[in-house]
Amino acid sequence: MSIEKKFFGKLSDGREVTAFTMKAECGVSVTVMDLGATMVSLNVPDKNGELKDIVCGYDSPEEYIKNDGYTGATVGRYANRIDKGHFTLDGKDYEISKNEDGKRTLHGGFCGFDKKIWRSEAGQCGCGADRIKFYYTSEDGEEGFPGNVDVTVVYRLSADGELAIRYLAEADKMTPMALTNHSYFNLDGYEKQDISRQLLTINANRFMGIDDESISTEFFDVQDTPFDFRKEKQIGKALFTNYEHVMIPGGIDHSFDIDGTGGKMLWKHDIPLVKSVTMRSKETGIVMDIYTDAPAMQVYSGNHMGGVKYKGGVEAKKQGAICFEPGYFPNSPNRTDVPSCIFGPDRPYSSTTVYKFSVK
Ligand code: G6D
Repeated sequence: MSIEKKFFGKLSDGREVTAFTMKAECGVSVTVMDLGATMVSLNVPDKNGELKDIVCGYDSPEEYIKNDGYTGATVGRYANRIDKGHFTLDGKDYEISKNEDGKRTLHGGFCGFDKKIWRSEAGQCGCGADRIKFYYTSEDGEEGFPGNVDVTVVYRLSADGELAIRYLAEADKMTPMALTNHSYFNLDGYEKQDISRQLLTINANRFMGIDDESISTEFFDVQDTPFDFRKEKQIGKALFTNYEHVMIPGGIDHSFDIDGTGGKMLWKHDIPLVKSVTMRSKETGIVMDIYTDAPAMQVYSGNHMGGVKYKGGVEAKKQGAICFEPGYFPNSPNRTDVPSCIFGPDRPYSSTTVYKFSVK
């Protein structure tokens, strides 16, 4: 195991950005940076033992600020949308940033966690795995959210190539919270910019519909629909249909109800996780299993990708990669039919997502 720390670049406002690369004996390596506690690259051996970088990213930190898309970033204070930028908590009304079309809050507001430079600390876990800890304090009133929140995000890479991301947060007032990672995956290698032939399994019996303003509506069963990924199938089988739920956002951009039907694991002996998603590339043989304790998985098929150049000058293409954002359902602060996203002094935030890689 090894951790390399390096200067990644400077933002236009002069802030310096640092990157850390963790390498496992099995070949898996991950580079993360303190801007947005962001995953910049994730190299995984393919069936021939050749490393493939399976996440999109940029060559400079400024491109992460300039380009929307939350590429690889830790998203918060509340990942996903909050309708009308409003919620009521303990009888008090809160108006939060309406950063999407001036109508609703998306991914934490105008300047969410993805655009902050986090404090960082590299080191090893007791069990010998490498880990990078990122810390950020979100102040009371930031983007309109109540309470001071101390956030810790830990990226942990074990010798056998298992990548874990742990999200921990303590708030001094009740506040909505939902933290996630917004990486764009392509198991053929990010430079291929086409996911349609890659195979996907989503262990969910239902998903939440959205209206034409991306606001959540109601739950729908996946049975007999293109969103039934309970058995592995090509992503394109859902994308290239005139299914009404595909037509609205122009692809997949929906939150699936992770119900444990895909199997469970006890991570580090005491953290129960469920297998939520499996993605597989026939070309590279790379298989990625995602386990999480989050109740919802936002699946976004990169419908708005394009017009930018990724690492090494790779042109971004529409639906060139796919995001799996474990977290809470859209508009949860205003819904009573979904798990509560309200945390505070009596309910600290804790969530774990584990990415396991293999070849087939
Ligand atoms: C679009 O609707 C999608 C979001 O789900 C995604 O996170 C964002 O693009 C990057 O707004």
